[in-house]
Amino acid sequence: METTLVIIKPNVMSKNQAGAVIQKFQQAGFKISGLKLMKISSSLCEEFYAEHKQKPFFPELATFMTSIPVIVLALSGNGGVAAVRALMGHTDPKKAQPGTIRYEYGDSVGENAVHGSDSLNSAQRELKLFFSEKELFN
Ligand code: 3AN
Repeated sequence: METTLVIIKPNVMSKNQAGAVIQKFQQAGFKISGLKLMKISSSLCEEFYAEHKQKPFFPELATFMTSIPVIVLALSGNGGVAAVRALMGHTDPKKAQPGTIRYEYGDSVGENAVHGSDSLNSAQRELKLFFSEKELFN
């Protein structure tokens, strides 16, 4: 059983599609271990996306991710990290397979509907950034 961090990005929030996206994860068998609505601060965004801070797209990504409140989820399931990534689909929604969340709800590479941790190490680091131990239930 693995727990991974998922963020429902602002483009999904503004289109009122968060429920549909969460339902996709639940239908695939993931359990919600943590959930909160929050507006990500610039400092948290920088820490979260530390590996992308020097990339040319970072300013645009940070502006987008901090623009409105988002839903942050801790999702648990067998093979959680890889299984969530598979359900999300390719980073670029245009390259994502039909049936994946980014194919259905993504608008562009930046506004690609959801974030999901890319490894178990990343998941553990990211879960700590967004949830205290008391806020996670298994
Ligand atoms: P993934 O989220 O699929 O792991 P990464 O780690 O390559 O993808 O990128 C992290 C985030 O940075 C992506 N979710 C995406 O929103 C954003 N991003 C990546 N490449 C670009 C790009 N060329 N232009 C704008 N945003 C990008």
